[in-house]
Amino acid sequence: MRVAIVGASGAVGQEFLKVLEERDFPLDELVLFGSARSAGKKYTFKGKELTVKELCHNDDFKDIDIALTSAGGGTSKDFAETITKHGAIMIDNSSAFRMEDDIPLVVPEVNAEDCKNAPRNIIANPNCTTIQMVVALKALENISHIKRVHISSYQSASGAGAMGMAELEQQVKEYAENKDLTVEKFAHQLLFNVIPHIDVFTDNGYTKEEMKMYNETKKIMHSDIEVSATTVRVPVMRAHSEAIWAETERPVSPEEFRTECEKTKGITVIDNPAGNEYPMPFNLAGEDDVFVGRIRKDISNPNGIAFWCVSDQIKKGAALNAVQIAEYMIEAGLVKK
Ligand code: 11C
Repeated sequence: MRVAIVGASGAVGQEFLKVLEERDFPLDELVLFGSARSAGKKYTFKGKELTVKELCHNDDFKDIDIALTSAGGGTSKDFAETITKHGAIMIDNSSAFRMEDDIPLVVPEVNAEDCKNAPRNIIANPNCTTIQMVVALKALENISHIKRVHISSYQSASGAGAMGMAELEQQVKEYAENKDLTVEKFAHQLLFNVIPHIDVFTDNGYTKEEMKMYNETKKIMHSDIEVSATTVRVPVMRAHSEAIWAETERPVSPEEFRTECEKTKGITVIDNPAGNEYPMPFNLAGEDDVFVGRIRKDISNPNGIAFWCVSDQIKKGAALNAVQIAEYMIEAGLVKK
């Protein structure tokens, strides 16, 4: 099995290296690709030094079986043909192909089987905010069909990549030194602030990030579920949080949902309000699972249930989900080069 990482120097690219090593992914060779700017950089994988090659329109992907790509939507679109033309499977972390009919959009805990129908050899990895939400929602859907979801997100700086994290860190230093704060990556100062604006605004007043949650959730869950999201950037370094209110066809008790979450692989329940125990991003950065807590009956709706969910945006929200897709495809015999 020969695996490529495209966008190896980015926050998600670096996480791919960690996740492949942590999970002892069955590969014989790993090849790193990046822009002209990152070509030549060296990274260590399993004790071996690897050098980033420049991504070019050539035959470098001839012997590659799986390419994990996270280099932005423009690069994914531009290089999809180069990457897949010799038969490699491209598992793409960008938003470039997510809503295309002939490209599966996959969260393995929810719709792994969709990987079986990938005529273009491309599988799309959803947006991080959608991934963690649908893992939790699938547990609820197993009990009763979900009609509607309201969600408010608390998204970390890492969602804006390595530069987002660097900007928050820099603002902390500048504040401590009594300097003016640098604001480049986010629309406003993030330190000591919350910004109800992620990605650009669309005509209906929702942002693109919020519309991703609407559209991607329906596609992944194969459902008529309605989703209304407000996505918010908060001064957290890594791991997104979400407050979720779901309305199901029949009333679901908190106990039923908690039990279903507890038996679902990929979900960890932390839900002991009496002991002040609930999921928090500060404690859960770097973890694999989606963490669920604050499960309670929605007092405003007899068929409603409310809960809180936290997951590492770079891990389950990006690199880990893509690697789990690759693992599923290998196991299911779908990597056939
Ligand atoms: C954020 N969710 O937190 C975004 C980052 O479509 O893959 C991921 C954007 C995407 O800013």
